[in-house]
Amino acid sequence: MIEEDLYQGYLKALLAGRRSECKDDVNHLLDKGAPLRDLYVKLFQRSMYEVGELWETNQITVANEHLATSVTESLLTVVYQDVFATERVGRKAVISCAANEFHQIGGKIVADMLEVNGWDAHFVGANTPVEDLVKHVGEVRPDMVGLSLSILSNMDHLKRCIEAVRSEFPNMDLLVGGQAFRWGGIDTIKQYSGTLVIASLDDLEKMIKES
Ligand code: B12
Repeated sequence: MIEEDLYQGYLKALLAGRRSECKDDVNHLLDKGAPLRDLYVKLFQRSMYEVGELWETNQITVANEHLATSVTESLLTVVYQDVFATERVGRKAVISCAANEFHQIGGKIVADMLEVNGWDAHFVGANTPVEDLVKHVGEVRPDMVGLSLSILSNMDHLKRCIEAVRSEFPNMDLLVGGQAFRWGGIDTIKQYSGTLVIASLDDLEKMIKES
């Protein structure tokens, strides 16, 4: 549970680039025993979605948005120490953004969430070229590949990633997620067998616990 007052104070500090104040809020929540999932969704995700709305409605500049993004990325490393507290379960994942997809915080969080659940997760970042992704999957031989999509117009890039991974590794479990699916695309993905659209971190955790 993250109190509304703390969230609003955090958002103000984030928009103003007061990184140490944001870090204090994060440390306060960690000290209180807040679950990492809450930090990821109710603090980082919620505030970045709000940053997006402020940017879209011209209430903040691109510079303000970039600042908030960079502070958020640095805070992911603050919670990092808690990410590896779990015993390893001997399962591996490769997580990547689709080609031409520059939104990387969601994918990074997914990789960290898998680590929280004992998986070893390779996050290979934004805009990864398809052939390099396939090569990396061949080197790591993961149990699962996760692909992140934020912009629906990047769907063709995502489809090419899925097809390339699938053609080299026909039995690979594929997960896709990201906010692009708020605007559509789920039916497009359904045509790929063994490929699941996962809507939230809760669903991701449920799925890996059952697998
Ligand atoms: C920061 C940001 C950027 C940064 C990203 C930098 C970086 N280092 O990541 C930069 C400046 C690059 C950028 C660029 C653009 N952006 Co932008 N951006 C954002 C912003 C403000 C925050 C993104 C973010 O970090 N969200 C927080 C994370 C935690 O949330 P998330 O990605 O949804 O991830 C969660 C879930 O979706 C899920 N998940 C994500 N991936 C996966 C994968 C799997 C396998 C699973 C299971 C789950 C999962 O788990 C995560 C944790 O819960 C959003 C606003 C928003 N609503 O998010 C706009 C937003 C995404 N951007 C938008 C736009 C339009 C653009 C540009 C086209 C702008 C432009 N004209 O240039 C470009 C496109 C660049 C590109 N080709 O990718 C729009 C998209 C609208 C749409 N309908 O598609 C948004 C929504 C802004 C808005 N209108 O409010 N952007």
